[in-house]
Amino acid sequence: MRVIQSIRAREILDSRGNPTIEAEVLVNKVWYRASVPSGASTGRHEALELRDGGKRYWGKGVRKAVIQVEKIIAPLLIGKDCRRQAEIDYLMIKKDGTHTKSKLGANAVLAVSLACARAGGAMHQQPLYSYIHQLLGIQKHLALPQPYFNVINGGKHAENDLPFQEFFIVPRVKTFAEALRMGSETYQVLKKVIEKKYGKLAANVGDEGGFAPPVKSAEEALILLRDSIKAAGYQGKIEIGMDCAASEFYHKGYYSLLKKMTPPELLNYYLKLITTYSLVSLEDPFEQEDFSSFAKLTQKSSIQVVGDDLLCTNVERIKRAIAAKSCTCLLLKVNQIGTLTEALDAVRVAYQAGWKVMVSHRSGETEDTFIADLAVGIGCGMIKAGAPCRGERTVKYNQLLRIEEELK
Ligand code: 2PG
Ligand code: MG
Repeated sequence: MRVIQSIRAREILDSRGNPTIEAEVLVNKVWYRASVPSGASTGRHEALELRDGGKRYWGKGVRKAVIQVEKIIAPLLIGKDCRRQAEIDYLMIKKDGTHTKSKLGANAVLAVSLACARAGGAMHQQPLYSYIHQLLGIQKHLALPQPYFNVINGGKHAENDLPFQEFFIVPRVKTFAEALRMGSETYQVLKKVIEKKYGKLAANVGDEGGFAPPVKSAEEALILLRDSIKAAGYQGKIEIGMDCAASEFYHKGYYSLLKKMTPPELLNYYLKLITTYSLVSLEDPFEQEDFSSFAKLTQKSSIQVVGDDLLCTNVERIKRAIAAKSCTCLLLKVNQIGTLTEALDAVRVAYQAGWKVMVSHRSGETEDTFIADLAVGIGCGMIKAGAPCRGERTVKYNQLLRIEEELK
């Protein structure tokens, strides 16, 4: 028996205490479950979740998504073979009929899509990561990802005055376990460095578990990272990257930093930061419609340029960015597009263009570990799942430890 016998959904809480959805599909007497995260700095072109707008009160939007699962998606999929992932996803896409999944809700659709993948993997008697690998179906080895730990939070993820959203430490070592240890040691040292410089209260954490010290500029944050890496004894072994999330501080042609900057001024600023702090990766350095400034940065530096809000895990936008040579890496967020099948399409298109792919969590997360298996299954070699702190983040990293053990 591999057919879906029943589907149910419920409203649960995410890591910010806001409602989100989880769905379960019943196959062969076992319920397979998945839940859906949610962003704060969302891209304009993301698929639309049914939520509660700006006011995130316990309620209506997510409950509507639950109803869509139970009243529309369940009757559509009951009786279908859970191993037919693409067929299942396209049935939901067709039933929804909108470009943004606004009718069924991208969160309703994704919860079911991911729960079906879990059931499909189990029916094949495969761990989730190797089932995903099979679904991707291209020549690419399973691989443990290098973690990008977001240890300083700003932008929409923290209450400080730092306009840039994320500052990563990236351990360069052979095993994931070692990278996690180096990351967490440095994280603890960073805490001490921040406390010493700005006082005890300054070591509060933001939405993704990184610290949110009262700094105002990228330089102050980067110096904290540089000092901590050195104090932890990992100089030369841990590199630094950033997610600027630049759409969030862009308004009518200008970027509001300590001083207002035009796109060319911001480009020059980044080029200086890249050399001074030996940055290795910059995500969303410009606002989400500016394919050409992205391309200028890609051309003028050898840094990894990652497209998040620019691409929204959307094949049409990825193709546009490939043509414009805007990036070198796709940030892969399954909930930006709404089904596993479409996310894997995005991965194939990125790989074909010679791009890298980094799997990503959202700032509002759940305890679901799907993205850990996804990163291994597509063999992309990179994941960002927040700081090595807070359960909804460490649950992903801990799952990667288990997978690494299994694959040895
Ligand atoms: C990002 C993400 C995840 P959010 O911008 O990359 O870190 O943030 O989920 O708020 O969009
Ligand atoms: Mg981002």
